[in-house]
Parts: sequence; C-alpha cells; structure tokens
Amino acid sequence: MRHPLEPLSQQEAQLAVHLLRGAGKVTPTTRFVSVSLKEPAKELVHAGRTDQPREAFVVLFDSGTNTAHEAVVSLTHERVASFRSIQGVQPTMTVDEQVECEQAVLRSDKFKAALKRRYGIDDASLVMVDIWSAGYYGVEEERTRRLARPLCFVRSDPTDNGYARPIEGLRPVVDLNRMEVIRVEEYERPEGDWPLPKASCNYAADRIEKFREGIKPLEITQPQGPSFEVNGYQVKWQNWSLVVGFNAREGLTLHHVRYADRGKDRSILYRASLTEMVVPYGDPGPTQVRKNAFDVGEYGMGMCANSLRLGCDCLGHIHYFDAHMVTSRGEPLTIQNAICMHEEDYGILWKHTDRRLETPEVRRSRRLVISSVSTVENYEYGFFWYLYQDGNIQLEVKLTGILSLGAFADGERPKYGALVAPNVYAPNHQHFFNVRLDFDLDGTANTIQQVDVVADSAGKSNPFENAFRAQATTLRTEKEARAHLNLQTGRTWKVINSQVTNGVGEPVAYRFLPGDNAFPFASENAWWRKRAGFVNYHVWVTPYRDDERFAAGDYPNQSTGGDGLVRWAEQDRPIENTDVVLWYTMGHTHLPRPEDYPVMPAAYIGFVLKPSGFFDLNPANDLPPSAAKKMGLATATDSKACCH
Ligand SMILES: [Cu+2]
Repeated sequence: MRHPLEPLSQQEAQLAVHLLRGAGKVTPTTRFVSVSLKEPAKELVHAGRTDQPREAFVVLFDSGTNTAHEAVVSLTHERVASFRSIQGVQPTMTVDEQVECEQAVLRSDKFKAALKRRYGIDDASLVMVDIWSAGYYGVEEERTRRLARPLCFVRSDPTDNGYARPIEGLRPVVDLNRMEVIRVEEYERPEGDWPLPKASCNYAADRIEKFREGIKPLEITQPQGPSFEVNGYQVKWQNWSLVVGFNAREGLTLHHVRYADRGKDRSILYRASLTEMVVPYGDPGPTQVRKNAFDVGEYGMGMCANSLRLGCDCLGHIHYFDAHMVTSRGEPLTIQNAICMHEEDYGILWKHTDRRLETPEVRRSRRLVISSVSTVENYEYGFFWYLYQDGNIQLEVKLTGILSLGAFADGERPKYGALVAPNVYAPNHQHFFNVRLDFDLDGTANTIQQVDVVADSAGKSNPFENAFRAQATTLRTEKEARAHLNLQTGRTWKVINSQVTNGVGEPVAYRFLPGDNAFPFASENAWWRKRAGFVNYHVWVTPYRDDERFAAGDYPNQSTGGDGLVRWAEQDRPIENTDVVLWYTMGHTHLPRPEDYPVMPAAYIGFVLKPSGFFDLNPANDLPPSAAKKMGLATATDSKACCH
C-alpha cells in the first residue's frame, strides 16, 4: 500500500502536465518550474487514511507575460482543481534557463566584444557562464524583469577546471524571458585591469600526475543484506519507520518519522526539510558585491541534485531512490539514484566494564544514512540525515565543491578574503541554512521549551557554589520564541507533549541540540538580509500551517524582502500546546584558505534531535552484542577479548 506522502511518480508528474495542457493552461512560452506532491491534510495521514486522492502542486511561469501560476491538479479525478496567477514574483530559475542563459551570453556580440577588448579572449567557446540570479538591490528592473547577472570564467582547454580562471570585472545582465544579454556591466579599477590567472589548477582524476600510494581496499560487506525494508518510498529500519520524499525545490525531505516503542508506533517528526539557504559574500568590490545566492528559492536544491554512484558517493549495501521531476517544458526529468540510503557502522554506541565481574559489555552503533547531494554551479551541498538506534536523529550538511573565485592583481593582498593561488582570490562568505522541523511528538499538540543552564547564586543552599540546573522556559508565542544560541547558558530546546507522560511522570520530550552556528556579519540594511529575514534568529517557532513552508517566503528569487518567517512571526500567534513547527537557522562562516583550492574538502554543519524522556530508558539497551571476531594476526588474543 502506498503511503499518502510518497512523492509523485514520473507517470503522475506527466499526468499533471498533460491535464494542464488539456485545460489550456500551457502556452508556448510556459515553463514548468516544479511539479510536486500536494500533500494531503495531516489529520488524514495521522488517521491512517490511505484512500485520499492524489494531487500535484505545480508552479508555472509564463515568460511571455512574466507571470507565475500555481495549480493544484487532481491526479485521481484527472482535472485541474485550482489555478491562480501571481504577478510580480519570480519563481525559481529552472535548469533549462541555466543552460539557455549560458548560450545567450556566449552568442552575445556585446559580451564577445568586451571579452576581446578587456582580456584579449577571441574564443568564447572556452568561457563558462554561471547563471546567478540578479537578486534585488532596490533597482526597478530587478523587480519587474526576470534577470540574471552571471559570473564568467574561462577554461584553458575544453575540459579544464574553468573556475581557476575567473573573469573579474565583467558581468553580463541577461533578461531570462527574452533570453538575451541586455547589457554587459564592466567594472574598472584605476590601477589597471584585473589579470586573468595564468595557471590552471585541477582536481579531475585524469589531470592528477601522481596519485598517493598505499591505500589498500576497504570493503564493506553485508552478506545477509541490509537491515532495512523498503516499500516504494517507505522505509522501516530498527524500530524506525518513515517516508522518504523529494521535490525540485527542497530536495530530500523526511516524512512521518515514527519509532516502534515496545510495540507501539510513536510519531516523532511529521516533516523535516531544508527550506532555504543563502550564501552572502563579504566583499564590497564591484564584481563581488552582488553575490548572495539563495540556493533553494533561486536555483532549486532538488533540481540540482546529483545522480549518485555506488562505491563513490555511497559505500555498502545501498538502496537508491529516484527523483521524478519535469523539465521546464514539461518533459520527464528523472534523476536516477538521487537519494542514497545505507547503513553505517558508527563506532561504539555504549560500553561498560564492571571490573569486579570481568564481563565487559559493549554495543556497536549503527546508523541509517539517507542522503542527497546537489551541485549549485560551483558549490556542492550534501544533505545527510542519520537515524540512530538510541532514538537520535541528526542532520549533517556537507559543504564541498569549488569556491566562488575572483581574480586579484600581482602583489596585492585581499582585505575581504584570501588568495588561494597566484592571482586567484576567494572572498569571505557565510552559508545560512534554514531547516523546518514539524514535530508531532506522540500527537500534534506539542509545546517548545527553551532550556538554559543556570548557576545558583551563593547562599545557604549553595555553600560550595557548585550548583547549576536546567531552567526550562515554555514558549507561549511566536515573538517569545525567537532566539539565538547562547553558549553561556548552554541553550538547547525541548519539544514536549504535556498530555503524554513517561515512566517518571514527566511529559515525553525530544531535545534539539544545535551544532556550530554563526551570526550574520552584514548589516540588517544589507539587501540580502531584507530578503533573508530568517537569519535574524537561530530559532523560530510557528504554529503549523501547511502553506508556511519556506523561511524566505514562497518566491524569494528577486524578492524585495520581508516575507516568510519575519512576516509570519509578527502575528505573534500562540504556540503553546498546539501543532508547532521549529525552524532552525544555522550559519557557517567561510574564511577561505589555499587548502580549499582547487576543490574544497567537506566542511560540516548540522544538529541533533535527541530523545529526552521520550523513552523510559535507553532504547538501545536491547541491542544484541556483536559477534566477536578472531584477529587476523597469529598473536591475537582470544576472541572474547578482542571485541572489548
Ligand atoms: Cu563556503
């Protein structure tokens, strides 16, 4: 039986396209921005109703009229259920537009003339054009036209790493509706033109002269297969069950995450998703100053997903899920192996040796990894969700790929970034991710508490001044809930269900443990911050609304700002003992270094959700010991000892 939250199949996506065409809603200038599952009402899902009609939510954009449309299509009843037009917004740029924009720039006489005059480049075929949304900086055309302001690079040969040779000082401006270059912005510096870095620098295997040696095979074998069961996009593993989702905008999503606790199927998270991310750059120089990418709302994290490869991206016994989307013209677009799922050994889960009994007990930790990797032009983002046997849920984002580079003149030292190679410059920047966590802990009526650890003051009851305790503040309204991390109080958050108590009479709870984070360095008046108000706080809590999905609003591309979390939270709605959503903004400050070049070793950021009175005792207390193995050496100790 299919779960109602399973993503659309390719047949369903094509049916949606077909029905919209049949209803006369598609013109020759229509682009399909996304076709995704319109999720059924939550109460029906919780009620176990699998008989609900399947629906698709479709975002279209007519480049002829510069108008966006939103449609709901009933796939079960084969009709367009609703269709509305929205003026003045720019939906996510499609992959087709990325390709067409590059071609438009490469055939532009204005651009070719500037290339020749400034850099003596005759052959535009070696030039790479990365689309980059024009964003919004208070200029009328950015509000009224669909625009890109690409960054350009030149390869030294057709398969070279082009990012090693940035073309500083030139940014074509492309009208994506007409698909033509409307002007080429040329920036100058009084000291003379920026150089084109001479040296190429590569990472591709066929360009590395000598590989390091001595790496012996490391095989992961699971002779009896994996411990998970898969049915469509439904997964069961070690008491966990969930539905894996995927769409063009958010990429990988998790749905209806439950844990079977002594035979009872207990709900934990209803939906977990990346809602937005923004990468603001910190250099006020002319080519760099407008760089801030909204990788979800402008480019579509799912649309940019990779097709993953066994043995390279993922190791072990893998189950892959495909992602079904459509091209901007409504043709089928399936990314095979877009999501990888496998089990990983994660060291020791728990251990204790009672020295009096000589019976060491140890259990190995195994985690279920569900992951997806997206390439947004130069950068790669890997999204790794982990489920653990002790009830933990973790998100780890891996940042890798290639820095967004510029050129620097001989002998000069950058103030707002670092030289990563001669004449090659990487500006300082930050990456802010926003994740939406719709908890349904043993039901939908949940409350979020902010937990600060405080020390007692000196006094009779604290004679040695050692006392400290956790102080939980129940968050009652949206404004009360907005908060930053606080290292001084070791601040965490707790999601509780006050109607369900655990074995010690406390409300069942999960704790939210933040990881690394940062504050934005740009002023609140910076244009990108007006559009990305979600960076104003690390934590936000809102009452659940199925149409409040994206932290920077539904249409952040070229938006003028003020939408999303900042707008919703102003209502200051009550959030106590109701269906609540926790939104977490996490920032990574990236001061580039030569070691990030030519390709970056992954950096990590994330958080953990930890049961905290959800279970009555360590849920992994029932794990069987692993079979002890003989060591392969003649001097190995006995088999019992070696696994301790
Ligand atoms: Cu970075």
